[in-house]
Amino acid sequence: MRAPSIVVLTGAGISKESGLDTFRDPDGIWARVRIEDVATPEAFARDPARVHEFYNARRRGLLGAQVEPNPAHRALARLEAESPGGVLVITQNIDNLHERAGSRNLLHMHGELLKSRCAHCKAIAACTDDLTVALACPACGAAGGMRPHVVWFGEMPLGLDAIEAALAGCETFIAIGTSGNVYPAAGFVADAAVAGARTIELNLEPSMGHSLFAECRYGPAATIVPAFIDELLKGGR
Ligand code: BJW
Repeated sequence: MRAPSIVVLTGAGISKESGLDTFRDPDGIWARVRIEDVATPEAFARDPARVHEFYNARRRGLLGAQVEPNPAHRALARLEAESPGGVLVITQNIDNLHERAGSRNLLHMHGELLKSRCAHCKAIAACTDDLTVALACPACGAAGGMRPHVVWFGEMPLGLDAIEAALAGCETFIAIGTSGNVYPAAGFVADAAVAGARTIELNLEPSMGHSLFAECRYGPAATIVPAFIDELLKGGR
């Protein structure tokens, strides 16, 4: 299969103006809860009810009527629809705002909040209700192994082979709304640059890895992403 000419990496910043919190901003999720309590396999083994509570609350928030894709999500869907060379959106986000905006060639490298996974049989299922420790797996019937289909620290991100191939073959790499703190995603810009891609950072402020990008534009995603995509589609630089 031919590699997409444009690879886009998105992070929590793209969904901020849709009403979802980022992680590392002063008002972000990690200012309220500790990573070690909710986002590691060890936390889940120690206190699964606490981890379920954290993700159940976020799932209910995502499903709330006020959370909608914003102009940045929609601009990326338009980019995919109008780019003959192909576009792959790799998102670190577990929300479903890219797909709701119309992106189809999409990879959720840190999983999806609206899916569950059984630790026993590994079956992945749609999930819009709260998960509990007592819940039985709809596929194998075993109780006690249901977890959110998300990637915690120390776990392997999803789709890394496909991501590696896409980065090696792309002509343009765009990172949007990610702080560049979490690997392997933070290293994608270097991989794309080695492959000869044009690299662009679109973020509210310079990320940890901003100096690795050839071009940077700063401002709220809902404003700067549509403007940049317009330019890209018109063939401007
Ligand atoms: C706006 C905006 C607006 C605001 N408009 N912008 C030591 C060195 C190097 C690596 C490691 C190390 N020790 C351990 C590691 C590996 C570890 C890691 O990276 N740790 C670091 C903390 C150092 N990584 C892992 O464990 C990963 N797995 C792994 O490495 O497997 C082994 C492997 C080996 C070999 C090859 C490949 C892999 C797994 C990482 C799992 C991350 N999980 C989380 C939580 C789960 C999902 C969830 O609950 O939602 O994923 S953590 C959290 O961070 C979440 C995010 O996806 C991820 C990234 O955050 P993101 O999106 O960048 O958000 P923020 O908040 O950090 O930034 C938001 C940005 O938006 C900011 O810049 C704002 O300015 C901006 N912004 N408003 C535009 N309106």
